[in-house]
Amino acid sequence: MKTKILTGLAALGIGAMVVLITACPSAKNTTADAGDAAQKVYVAPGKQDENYFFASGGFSGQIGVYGIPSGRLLRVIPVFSQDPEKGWGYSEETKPMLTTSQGFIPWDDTHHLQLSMTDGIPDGRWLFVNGNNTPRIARIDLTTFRTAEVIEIPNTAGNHASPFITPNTEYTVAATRFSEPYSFENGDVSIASYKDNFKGALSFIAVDKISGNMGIKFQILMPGFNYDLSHSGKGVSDGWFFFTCYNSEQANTMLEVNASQKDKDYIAAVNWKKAEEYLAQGKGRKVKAPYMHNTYSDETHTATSETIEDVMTLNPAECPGLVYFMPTPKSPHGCDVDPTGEYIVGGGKLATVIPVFSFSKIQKAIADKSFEGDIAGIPVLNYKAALHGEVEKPGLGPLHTEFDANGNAYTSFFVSSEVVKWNVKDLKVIDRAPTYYSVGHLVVTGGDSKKPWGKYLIAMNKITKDRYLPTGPELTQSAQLFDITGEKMKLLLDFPTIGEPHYAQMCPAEVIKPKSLKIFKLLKNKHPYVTLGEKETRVERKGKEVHVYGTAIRSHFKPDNIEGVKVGDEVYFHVTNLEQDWDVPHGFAVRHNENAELLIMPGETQTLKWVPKKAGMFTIYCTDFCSALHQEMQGYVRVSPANAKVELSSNAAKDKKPQ
Ligand code: RUQ
Ligand code: CUA
Repeated sequence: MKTKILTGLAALGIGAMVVLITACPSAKNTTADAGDAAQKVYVAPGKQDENYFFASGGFSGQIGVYGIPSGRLLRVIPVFSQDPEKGWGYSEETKPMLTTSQGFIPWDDTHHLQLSMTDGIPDGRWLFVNGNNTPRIARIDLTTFRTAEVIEIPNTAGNHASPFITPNTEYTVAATRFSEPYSFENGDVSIASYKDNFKGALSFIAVDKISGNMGIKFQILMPGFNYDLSHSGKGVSDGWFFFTCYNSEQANTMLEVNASQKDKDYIAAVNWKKAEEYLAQGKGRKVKAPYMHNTYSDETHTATSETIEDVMTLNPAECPGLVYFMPTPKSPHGCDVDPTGEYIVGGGKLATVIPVFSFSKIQKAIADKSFEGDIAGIPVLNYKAALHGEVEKPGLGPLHTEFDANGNAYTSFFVSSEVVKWNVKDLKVIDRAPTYYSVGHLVVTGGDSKKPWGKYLIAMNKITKDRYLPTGPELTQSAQLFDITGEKMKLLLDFPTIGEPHYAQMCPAEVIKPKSLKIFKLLKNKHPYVTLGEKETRVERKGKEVHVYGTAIRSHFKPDNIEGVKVGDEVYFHVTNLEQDWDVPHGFAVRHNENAELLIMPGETQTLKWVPKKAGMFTIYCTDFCSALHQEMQGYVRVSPANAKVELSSNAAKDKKPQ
């Protein structure tokens, strides 16, 4: 317990010791008794979990997919990362996915996940995730559990309030955590000129209904605050989007102190339907801002990158009714909207209450012009006029809130290390459960949607200390599963997670499972280097380039003997997996290749580039145990000196055989 308190305080850098001790949760009564808990999370061998749980991998750049209630890890999806296991970011086909306006960037920091929605309910089609550091949003196709698209977000630094989406997936958003001088005005300025020159962009990225493809529709140019988190309106508030921000002090150094001066910062309420009207009226200004858009095709099995040159910008000062600020105590982080869309909750990291705003009161405050002033032409609503009420003495360091279907909210508290359940209408605290330790985000099944399924809550903890076997200086992060079917939350399970999860999404397996793809149809393979059958296999030389049109099927490669490759050649192995059976990938590796393997799915073609540095006999083999004779799935490539006279040949169907 002590460790936890110190950690929490150190992280916040403030002393709230007195309150803290009283708020320190007791572990008693909240853990379901062991037998009961074991039964609730036990998924018998051969049986499947009832829910998918998708958690961002934080600084691993990936996504972890788990089954709930068992907590079993099912898959790691590489997004902003290279994954040697799957060849992601190593194969020629996937490299463009990690290309940005500033080159190949195979890492990012993923924080938030959002499932696509229809009428405010997760529909299991796509999963969106943000890249913080080099601002990007990726879309995962949930038929393949692969990254299908990555869009870069210009004029943004620290893409944190992202990729939250509107109820019918009309838009996903990206808001800049750091304000910065806009590239198009006053680019090279001193940091000290922050207040004059730095601005924040809120980006609205339209999502195509059929393909899911993203395109930046517009950016709203906001004052130079730090935009932190967001959630879309829904139900009564559909058409609006809410963003928290901190550092309304506009400090540019020692934010820990300098951005904690004011009692209140803000939630920005954005009317995106109004934005569309203003765009239609020609109020947008086109601004030069080159950024990359990468898409992966399951037909060509190849990614392509295109550069887009500019972005549309709206200035709220010229667009009345587009944005309002709601004062929010203090340094708000989480920004969550209840299932009805009426209540908007701000999680003020340094606040002693949880403010809950009412959408109808916001509308009334706007109509009555209950303003406290304005910031850069954006009206600031009167706090009380927009407020539904405050949850009093909820705990310390409130961060994020999720909801169940019965009008309850669950808020995570980093400092007092607990989840607190409260009623959205009367704002009374109902229950509190300790977490081990220092919970960040939490998630309920469908808990930020219009119709939460409820039943389970998962707390994602930043620190685990003594909870698991030690593994050197770095310990695993952890998730804790609670049963929330009763009045009291019951802790069922601790399980480790990959990376450091921030947000997550959880939904019933049935929403996704029936759509899951089993194979790629070989006859639909439009890869430019596909080999549709062994009869087509061959090797071709084009100057220094050698192209191998190869195939893999249990349990051999064709060709598996290649000669006439020379030092300094660029060899491209285009390997097509001819299998048409579920779960029969083949791997492909070349000795001394400065790369990862390929892992090729049935019906797919993937390419490994290899530049041999020395003459010699090089071996190739399949890395995925695919059959009883998997170990026989191997071959040789002879590499001769650069000046050798050996002609290119192989035992492929269409080649002159090696002598
Ligand atoms: S954050 S722990 Cu990056 Cu969503 Cu709140
Ligand atoms: Cu193919 Cu092992």
